[in-house]
Formats: sequence, C-alpha cells, structure tokens
Amino acid sequence: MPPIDLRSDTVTRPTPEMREAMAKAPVGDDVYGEDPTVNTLQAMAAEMLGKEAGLFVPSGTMGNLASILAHCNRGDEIILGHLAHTFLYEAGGIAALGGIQPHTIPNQPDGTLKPEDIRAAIRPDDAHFPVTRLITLENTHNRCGGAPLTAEYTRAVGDLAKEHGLRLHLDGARLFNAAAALGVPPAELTAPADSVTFCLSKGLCAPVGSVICGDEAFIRKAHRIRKQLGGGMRQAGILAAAGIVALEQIVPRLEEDHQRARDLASGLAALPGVILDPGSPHTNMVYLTLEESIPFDAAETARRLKERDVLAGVVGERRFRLVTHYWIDDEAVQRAVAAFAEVLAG
Ligand code: TLP
Repeated sequence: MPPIDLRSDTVTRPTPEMREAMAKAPVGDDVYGEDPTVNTLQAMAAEMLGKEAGLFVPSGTMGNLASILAHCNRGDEIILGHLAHTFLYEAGGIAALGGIQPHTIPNQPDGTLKPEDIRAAIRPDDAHFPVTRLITLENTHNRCGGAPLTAEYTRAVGDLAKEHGLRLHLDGARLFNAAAALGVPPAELTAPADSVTFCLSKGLCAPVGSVICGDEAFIRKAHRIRKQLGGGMRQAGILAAAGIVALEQIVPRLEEDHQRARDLASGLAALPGVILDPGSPHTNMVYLTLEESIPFDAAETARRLKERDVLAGVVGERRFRLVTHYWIDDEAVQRAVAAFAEVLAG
C-alpha cells in the first residue's frame, strides 16, 4: 500500500479516468497551435475563469513567471506579500530572468495585503525610483494557512490597481479550492485580475501543467514568453487531456478534501502537544505547531511518522503543513491521526 502522503497536493497521481483520456487524446504540434486537446483545455479554462483566452504551461512557476514577464519591463517593480510563493519558492525567477524587483509588504494571517500597505508601496513618478507596474495576490494563500481571498477583497485590490494604473496578477494555484470554500463561481474571484495562473497538478490531480488566463493580447505576449522560456511543448495534448478531466471531474469534488482536512484537524487538535493555527483549516491545508512539551522537533516527528507510513510536510522547527487531496480518504485521515497519537505519546 502506498504511504499516506500529506506533504502536499502536488503528490497526487492521475486518476484512472485521466490515464484513459491521456491514452486516447487527439494530439498535434502545439507550437503550431495545432493540438486540439490543448486548444480545448485552454478554451475551457478561459471560460471557467471568465477570461478571453488561456495558455497551457508546464508548471505554476512558469505560469507566474511568464505572466509577470508579460506585464513588466526590466527594472520594474512588483508589489507582493512577503510570504508569496512567487517571492519565496520560485528561485528568484522574476529577478534572474526578468530584471524585475520584488517589493514585499506584510501578508496578513488571512493571506491579504492591507490596502494602505499597497498604497504606501506604490512609487511616485520620480526618476530615482523603479516603476511600480503590478500587484500580485495569491488565492488560496499557501503560507497563510491555505486561506481563500474573497471576491470583495480581490475587487478592492483590483480597484486600487486601476486607480494607480497598475495591473493585477493572481497566483491562483489553488483557485478552485478557494471557489469551493467560499461557495462562489471561480470567475468571480478572477474578474478583477488582468491575469491568473491556476494549477492542474495540485489538488486537481493532473500529472503536469498549469493554465494562464487573460485577455487575447496578454495571452499572445505570454505565448511568446513561454517559447523564450523553453516551455513550448509539442504533442502536449497527452497532458492537457488529464487537465480536461481535472476540470470536469475533480473541481466539483474539492469540498470533500476540505471536509477531510477539518476531520484531520479535529483529530489532531485533540492530541496533547498539538496546537492548530487559529482558523485552520480554511481549505485543504492543516497547519500545526508542536508544543515545547513534545520532546522532539518536527523533523524527528516526521521521521517517526514515516516509519508508520505517514508522510508529513515539515515547514518549521516545530511546524507541519498537512495537505488533503484526492488520494486521502477517510481511512487515511484516521490512520494519520492514529500515527500522530502514537508518535507524540513517545
Ligand atoms: N507549491 C508547492 C511548493 O512549491 C511549496 C507546494 O507543495 O505547495 N503558487 C503556489 C501558491 C504554490 O503553492 C505553488 C507550488 C506554485 C505556485 C508553483 O507550482 P509548480 O510547483 O507547478 O511550479
């Protein structure tokens, strides 16, 4: 039996339906725009997010990078949270490849950026300063407990961006989790953004890929940048086919993962020595800290859990992130809680 892997939703393997669709997918050369399955996926994604066009890219990292490069010139500045994935975990790509300067402001615990902090970070028109070009938000916010950003909040930031002639990019790696948790159509969460990236290969279970959505002119620009980055793929319909199944079959069931995250959290909260983050879980991520009364740290705890076939994500000296997904069923939740109980009892 495979281990109970709670390290991330990126570990999800494709479903049998995806494998079948991949095997049967009609394909063509996507660099020529001739892969019918990629074209279908892009059109579906754009429609679901209320945008004119979509672009299939190999990863969320490339989706954010290509989007930000399409919005900005070298020497421009973007405003983003100090806990943004793009700032922390994308290998400095925007600086290395785009000469773009990140201007970080504090993320609030709910993943938002305070409008007054955004305003204060916008540079005046003065030759001393870089040009502020873009604001980026992340929904759900990974390092802020998987919290979803509401449509009202996103709209307020979109209005602020417009007021200052800035553009808004949304890292919506887990956008469909946000929509499920808030009970709103995904297009409501993306309407204020000029561009959005979402991932097919996290909670949506597809093996590879993300989609960028935006207006036609923006997607044309991002398409050229994808080529520059080496992300022009040929018979990519094999991969896009899994993405179509993801949108049709996995999106509607994400609330199940959120319910299991709540079950996991309540099971763990009952154990001595476990402190859940306030409000955790918001979606499919449980964040917790081990009290000082536990005589070993998160790394040692994870090692002991692994011996019991449970893989947990260590995100700090005494901190864990546990992520539920398609391959975590009710029994896996119970077994994970039991393994934690055994390990923490020493
Ligand atoms: N996140 C991964 C790790 O890189 C941390 C994870 O396990 O959660 N945006 C957000 C909000 C993400 O969480 C991630 C991946 C990405 C972008 C990048 O996606 P990929 O891995 O496809 O490049």
